[in-house]
Amino acid sequence: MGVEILQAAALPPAINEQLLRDYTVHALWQAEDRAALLRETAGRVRGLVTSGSVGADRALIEALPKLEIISSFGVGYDPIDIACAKERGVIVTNTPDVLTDDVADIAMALLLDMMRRMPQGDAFVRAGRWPKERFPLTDKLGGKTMGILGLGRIGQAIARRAEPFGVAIAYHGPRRKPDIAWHYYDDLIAMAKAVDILMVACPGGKATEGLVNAAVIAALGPKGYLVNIARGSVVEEPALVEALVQGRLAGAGLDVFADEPNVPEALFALDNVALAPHVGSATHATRRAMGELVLNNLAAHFAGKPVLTRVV
Ligand code: 8YV
Repeated sequence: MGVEILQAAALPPAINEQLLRDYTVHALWQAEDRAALLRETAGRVRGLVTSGSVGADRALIEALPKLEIISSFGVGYDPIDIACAKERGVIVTNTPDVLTDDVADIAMALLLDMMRRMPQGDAFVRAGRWPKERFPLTDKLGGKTMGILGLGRIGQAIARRAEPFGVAIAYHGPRRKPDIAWHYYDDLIAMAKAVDILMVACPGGKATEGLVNAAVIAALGPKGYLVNIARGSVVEEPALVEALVQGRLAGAGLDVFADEPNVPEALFALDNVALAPHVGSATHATRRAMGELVLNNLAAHFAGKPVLTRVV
């Protein structure tokens, strides 16, 4: 019997097959009786494979006394109890960099979709309305200012895409970044007041929960747009929905939500939103690259080498 791995989340099929070839895998994500599977295997499990949406809570980590590594599929690790992993000396890895371009692409797609009403234009043409009606004029992207909340790898990739569209960049985060010329705001409300577009690109988790609250949304104002490709938890969703419904915000482009896959139904009726089912990294190439990184981190660890993309 090889190294025993507990698999808590689904992986792309080719990656899953490789995992099954390399390890003795206990598929918690498919188990009908999770408690029984854990009872039988927990004492032997040395690696846990999970994802940025499934995560690993304290109860699961503590149920695995021989756990050495959590290899997670996704860059965000907000649902993994990092403090617990640290306490237990368990290595945590994620999949940064390989998904940056795709997530930044989706941020720009949502921005243009929302501002230029592309989903509505598509529906208008398909419904045969074009010969009889005029499609309304929309807002221009060029000349706008974008405030990026969280200028990490993904935030910077979005900024690099937005600039050639004629968009001026500013950013907010816990600290000013050295060697970055874009204007830094140390206050989120001040930034929201000053910009046309608020781009949410920071990590999720407790530290950023509800950061974009009713006051930030009010500061963005009725001509302001919000795009969120980060985590639903960063935005106070009821406040966002209310502002959109009441016309206190010009529009929103959302790839992430507070309680996925459940999306507030009030959004479905609105023309000024573009919605996506959390697909920032969802291309064949990127999901394969993410999966390979999950496998390579495990392989490095069990070969006694340093892992490639360590969180803690
Ligand atoms: C994935 C993500 O959909 O990387 C992330 O943090 O949100 C996405 O790339 C997710 O992690 C997979 O469940």
